[in-house]
Amino acid sequence: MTADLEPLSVPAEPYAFELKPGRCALLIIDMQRDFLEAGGFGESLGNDVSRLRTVIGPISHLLAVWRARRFSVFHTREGHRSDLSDLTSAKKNRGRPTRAIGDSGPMGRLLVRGEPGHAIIAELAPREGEPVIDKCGKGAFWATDLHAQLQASSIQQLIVVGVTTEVCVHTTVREANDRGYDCLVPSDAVGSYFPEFHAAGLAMIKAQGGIFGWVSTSRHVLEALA
Ligand code: TIU
Repeated sequence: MTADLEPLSVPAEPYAFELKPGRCALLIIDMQRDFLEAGGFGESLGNDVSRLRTVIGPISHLLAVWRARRFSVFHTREGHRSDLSDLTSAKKNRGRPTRAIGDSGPMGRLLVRGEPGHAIIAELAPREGEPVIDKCGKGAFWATDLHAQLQASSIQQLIVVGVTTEVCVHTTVREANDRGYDCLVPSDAVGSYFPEFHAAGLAMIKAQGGIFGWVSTSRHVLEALA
């Protein structure tokens, strides 16, 4: 990895993001079949999962550049142990779903590690050497060693992409912010089942002088790196 190169200015809101090459990881949140494909956990919550597919292209482009530059890439997956010992009853019962976490569906048991639905979609499959953080909550820092792994790689900044904007992405950005990371969220590389929550989630990140971080687009990030 290349560290301490000159910062690159990425046009962003509320003001330009000074991207530090080699200190900035791409953190890809929960791009799993369970959230993006029919028959998975996202659909069991009553959502139109087709809405999330727009993020695949922008994330693929960012990922290709991060890999080509040998910058750090981290993937996360939301899911539970097969014995569900890490699943709280609050999470299992929320929404009174007809099919709950751990129940069987067309892609195996919903949101259970190792099941087909738990896998990251083929387009964004992790490569050997790219850490995959398994998390049982919405935030990627809670009950994981993500912070320790980022510290070990001297990462100070995160480009956070994936799904969903107002749930796992937002929770992770908030957790990262409190741990001292500068986060940039490309608006086209995060997606939600709810357009209004997507817009509000991004607005909240950049409000108050960037209370949680910066919002930009994948194109602006790619152009800064070109
Ligand atoms: N339901 C919803 O919008 N999201 C989640 O349950 N998990 C993630 O955001 N990954």
